[in-house]
Amino acid sequence: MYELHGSPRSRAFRALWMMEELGVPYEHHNTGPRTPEILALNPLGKVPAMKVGDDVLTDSTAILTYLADKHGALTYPAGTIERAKQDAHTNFLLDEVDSLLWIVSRHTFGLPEELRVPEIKASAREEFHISAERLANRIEGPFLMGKKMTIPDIIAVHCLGWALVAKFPMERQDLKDYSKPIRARDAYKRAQALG
Ligand SMILES: N[C@@H](CCC(=O)N[C@@H](CS)C(=O)NCC(=O)O)C(=O)O
Repeated sequence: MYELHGSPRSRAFRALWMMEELGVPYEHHNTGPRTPEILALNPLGKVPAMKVGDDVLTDSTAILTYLADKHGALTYPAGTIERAKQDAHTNFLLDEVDSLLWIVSRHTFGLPEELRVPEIKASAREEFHISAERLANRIEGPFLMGKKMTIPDIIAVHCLGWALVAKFPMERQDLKDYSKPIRARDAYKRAQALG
């Protein structure tokens, strides 16, 4: 059985949601970042980490990709053109969306106070505005890649929820129209109920 470590209020949510989509059994441990428990699994001290037998997988996108490939769902097969396009969506989201949310979080509470640079946040928020426009333009609907839900939808909808909580600018109605029905999925709600 998979053993997922990390709070549903962190990027661990992506892996929990994925496992709910797949309907696979798993154990969830609300392990905090930088705790001795997580450091024993992931020397970076970051969540999520997932035990698979005697192995430990780290990084939410690596975990999503492993699960999708293993269970043959929410992904196009490796070596196909569709998979390359899917991976491009994933990398766009990590480079241009997740990273900006992370910068603002780090400079708000993640970093030790002496390392925080509050001025950086205005620029990251402005960049996010541009990224959100670009994301909206990429949605084929109802999912990013059209009719099939894939890994980048999990990352995108999680990031959009994070952005809402952190009060990032997001004027585009089509982003709300995209994420609302996805957040209404039973698997999403079951994962959310964990936290
Ligand atoms: N790219 C990694 C980022 C993991 C990450 O930074 N997780 C945060 C919580 S969402 C964390 O554990 N932060 C603690 C730290 O950076 O020390 C992933 O997607 O899993």
